[in-house]
Amino acid sequence: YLIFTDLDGTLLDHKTYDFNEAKEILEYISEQKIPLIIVTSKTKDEVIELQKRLGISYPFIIENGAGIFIPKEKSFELISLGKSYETTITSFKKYSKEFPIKGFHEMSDEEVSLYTGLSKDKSNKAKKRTFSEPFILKDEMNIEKLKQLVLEDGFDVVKGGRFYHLITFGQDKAKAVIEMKKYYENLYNKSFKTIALGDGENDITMLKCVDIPILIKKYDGSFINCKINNLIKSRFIGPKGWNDSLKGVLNVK
Ligand code: 2M8
Ligand code: MG
Ligand code: MG
Repeated sequence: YLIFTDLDGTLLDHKTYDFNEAKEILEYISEQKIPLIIVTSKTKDEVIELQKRLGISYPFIIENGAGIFIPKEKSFELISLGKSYETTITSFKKYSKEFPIKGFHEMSDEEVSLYTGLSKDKSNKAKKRTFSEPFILKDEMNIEKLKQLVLEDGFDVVKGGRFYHLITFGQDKAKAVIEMKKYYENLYNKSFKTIALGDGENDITMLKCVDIPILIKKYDGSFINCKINNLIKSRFIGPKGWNDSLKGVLNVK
């Protein structure tokens, strides 16, 4: 197996960013040496810190599929699927003249911390972007119009748990997951069964492209709207649902 997982609201609790309730299966997959591949809206620095806390060092996918990092001896190999942060911000500034949006680059660490509940240090890591820009939209009515406008420059807007994200058009979690699967299959010269877990709209493409898709119940007890064949819906919210669903799929007693 290869396990692909979203973080916020999935492996990490929406509010506390904690993975305690998933410890049992985290331990199991570490014993079984099943690769756990993080696929997130978060940045490189945020994921590196989390991998340390989890005690793993697998390849990972950042900023909604914009970049794949593969650990090498002392550094990482980066496969870029998205436009650079500089390019993204240049366009963002143009859109902010017409739409009531505010991006991370205009927020202090304190402000990001207020919105997310992350510490100032962690908010700083969240602000160090390589590709995409999370932002707030003061009037949600405008979202379809904004999407049309950004498309002209080759961008797209996706929704995360708290923010919208300005990303490169065509870049998504699924593309990066498919690349990663190929990478593993070439490396080990065998085929892998894939599992993915996610709770958000930006996880749908990833859930669609794996063998075993698991939709995690959101922090408010609801599920996002999505129709996927053989979709498994978790019984519990966030990391507890993550643990429980994988326990079933991996047949852990
Ligand atoms: C942002 O991502 C989440 C993903 O669902 C969101 O949109 O709410 C990103 O800025 C990420 O870097 C950050 O760690 C996270 C914190 O809640 O928010
Ligand atoms: Mg999520
Ligand atoms: Mg996410």
